[in-house]
Amino acid sequence: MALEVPWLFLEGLDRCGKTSQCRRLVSYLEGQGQSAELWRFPDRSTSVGKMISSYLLNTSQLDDRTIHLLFSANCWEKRSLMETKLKSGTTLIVDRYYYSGVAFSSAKGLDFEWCKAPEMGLLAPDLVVFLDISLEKAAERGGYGGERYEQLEFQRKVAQNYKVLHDASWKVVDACQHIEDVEKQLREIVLESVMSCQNGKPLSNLWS
Ligand code: 2DT
Repeated sequence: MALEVPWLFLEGLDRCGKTSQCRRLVSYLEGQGQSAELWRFPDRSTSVGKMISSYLLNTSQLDDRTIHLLFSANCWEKRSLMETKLKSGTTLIVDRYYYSGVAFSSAKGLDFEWCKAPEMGLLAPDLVVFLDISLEKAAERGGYGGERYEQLEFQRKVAQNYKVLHDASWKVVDACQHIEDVEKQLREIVLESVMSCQNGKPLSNLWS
């Protein structure tokens, strides 16, 4: 049976500090002598990713379901590399994954179950960490950039969707804390996950 090292992804609203914390976690794990890589979705380097990027930058228009399926395809095109990395012992710290797909697409009115369907069979992570920040706090951290979803009202709907998607398996970290305190908590969570996977863990698929 294929065994894997632990892997996790971080979710949250824009400005919650996800990207910096992912970087810090990878450096920390590497410092501990572990093989670790930072991944992010959307991965804008692929041809599908370039279509997504142009949509997010408002230089192209796409139907809501079409862009949702492209986000999903972007995860699918990385699936086998993800599996190879995990089987070779590299821990992946992923900045956004399928929950973003559901939370953002359903903020446009798409049905949750419809949004989840194309993700069936993607690799399931060991851990989902949600960096929790209020819209107000996020806004204090600086204005949103110019991308399509970076608008207060839209982010409000996304925040509500994350609340609906949230389940007991998620680890929630208060992202309003000082950056070093958030980092400390994340390290503890990851170490706990490393310990629980010490003898390896079978890979599993989403929604099964
Ligand atoms: P970044 O700012 O993190 O690059 O994200 N998104 C992301 C979706 O709508 N669906 C998805 O499946 C994923 C992974 C969230 C760019 C935006 O893309 C959104 C913010």
